[in-house]
Amino acid sequence: KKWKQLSRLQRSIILFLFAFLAVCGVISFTSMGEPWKSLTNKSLDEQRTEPEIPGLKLVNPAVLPAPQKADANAGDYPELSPQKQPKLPHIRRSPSNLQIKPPRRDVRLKTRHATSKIVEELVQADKEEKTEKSVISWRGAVIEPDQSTEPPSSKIKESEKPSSLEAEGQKEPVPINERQMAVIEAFRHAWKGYKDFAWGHDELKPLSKSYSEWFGLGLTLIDALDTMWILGLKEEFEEARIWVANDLVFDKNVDVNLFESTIRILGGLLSTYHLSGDSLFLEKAKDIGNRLMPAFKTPSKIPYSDVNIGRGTAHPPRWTSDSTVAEVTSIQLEFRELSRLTGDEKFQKAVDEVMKHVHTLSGKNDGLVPMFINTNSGQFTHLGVYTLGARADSYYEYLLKQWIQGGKKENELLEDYMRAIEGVKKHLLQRSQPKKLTFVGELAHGHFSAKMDHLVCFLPGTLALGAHNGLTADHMKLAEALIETCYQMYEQVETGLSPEIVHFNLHAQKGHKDVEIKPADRHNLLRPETVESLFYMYRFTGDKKYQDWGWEILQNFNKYTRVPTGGYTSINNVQNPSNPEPRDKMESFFLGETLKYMFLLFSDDVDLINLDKFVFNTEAHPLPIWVPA
Ligand code: DMJ
Repeated sequence: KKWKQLSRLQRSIILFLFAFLAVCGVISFTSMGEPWKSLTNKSLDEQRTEPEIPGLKLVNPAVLPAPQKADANAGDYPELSPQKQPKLPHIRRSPSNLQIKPPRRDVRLKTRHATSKIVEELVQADKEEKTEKSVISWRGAVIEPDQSTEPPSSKIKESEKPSSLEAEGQKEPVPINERQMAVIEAFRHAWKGYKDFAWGHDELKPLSKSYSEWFGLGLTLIDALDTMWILGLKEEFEEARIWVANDLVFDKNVDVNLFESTIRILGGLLSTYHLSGDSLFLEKAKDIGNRLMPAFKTPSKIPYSDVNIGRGTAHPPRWTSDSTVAEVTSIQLEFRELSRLTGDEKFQKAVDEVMKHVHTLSGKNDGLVPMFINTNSGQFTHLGVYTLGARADSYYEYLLKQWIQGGKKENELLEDYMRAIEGVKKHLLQRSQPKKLTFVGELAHGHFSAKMDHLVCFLPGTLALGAHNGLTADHMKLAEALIETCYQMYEQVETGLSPEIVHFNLHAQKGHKDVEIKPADRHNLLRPETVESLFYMYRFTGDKKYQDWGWEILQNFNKYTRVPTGGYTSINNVQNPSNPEPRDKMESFFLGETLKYMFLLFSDDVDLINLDKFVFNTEAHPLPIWVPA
């Protein structure tokens, strides 16, 4: 009766209020379910990113994972498993999202049954996680490009994407192209050889279908981890992870080279930690980092070349108390990052001291350093020889890269780098005949030698990186000239593959090319430096010719170094296409660097390891650029 007495308006208001309250009730009931669900059914991703290392205080978390790109055209390659493309921003793509299958062939795995069990568990966890996707929260990158200097520009067009996605910070994944697929195929072929004949050992001997040991630490496997991540080889990655979890033990009475184990093992573990967010890799990185520290216990604090990681003792090579300059000055990116992650400053202190000391040393020639340094006196030795090749190369590379890593604040590093490049221009640059190629020679006691190691071909990439970070445009010009030369070191050779060392002709002679090769120098070890520089050049210029050059090189690796039963081999004679004389060794850097840089070179996605967020160590392991102050 009272209802009827109410006016129409009053009745409508009451009905509206009832409806409103009912809707609110439904909403609050539904949302209660989510936190409860996420507590009891945590995703594997979340479990892995928690600091689970006893005694390890995680000071800085892992940065964003690299975009996982592979398998866009999986149909063409039946072995590749299709990968889910991310739909939401900040959902982390990491190993636990992988489509995991039991290993295809792991007869060499000692822990075969245990392995399958773990794989099964991971598959289960993966399934569970997929159903829980909506509750995964990922904060995304904590490391942003340096804002303190002019924002670098990139010539490669970013992938086209709907503006609505852009507004939400989402990016349409760039599909993998045919050349990238060819790199994936090459990697899988190399990996097949390693898996079948060298699993868990340092290097594959693809012809004798066996392996060689250097440190006995699964060097190829560790070096290749982040490559697999970047290429989207999820199954292979997961299998390798299981080996790292179960079989990688550093408590071994074995001598390792400080530099090589830092750039390949420590660097590889740190970058894989950053890409995957999996704390297993940080745990292992911390372990090896600590075990390498005895190297710094020298009278001068310039580290010894070798460390026994089981005994905690270190020593120089048997015949000298010298260390190699490039070796003691190219371990900084890795140890500094280890300090940043763990909060334990001892790693950074040790390597920073080396740089500070070298900064003050006499014996340089306009910024160019000699090749040796004494661990007792701390002075350069064998003065008067200057090269950008073996034993000095990555000193120059790490000056620039440390400066970038640290947010472009450490002026001494920049000063030393700029001075050194001036030194290169003044003392080491010449032009060859007949093509007038600009090359970097060597200086020995005032005498110029027209010799250039393939190793020097890191330089165009480094120069381009410096220019991209605001250094003088002259550096970019020089980079363009030098990368042309490095390409010619392949192009002018019968197999289309570069030898280890070339000598340039300074005078035109009829019938002679620019490049001359001595019999002792005509081997090719599957080295990365030229494709590394091609990658930087393409990223910064967008000029497709760099991709085409890299494509030619990949085809020649396939033609002359691919072993049918699996793996690739270094060769002894790049001048003999009918018999390049395989050496029966696949270096770990072929998977760690060469194929990774190829894949990145062929990509048009600037966010596939964004060079404003990551800096590559000298073994191609990307490490984050620190947040600028
Ligand atoms: C790698 O171990 C590193 O790139 C190092 O800086 C030089 N030598 C090899 C590759 O050629």
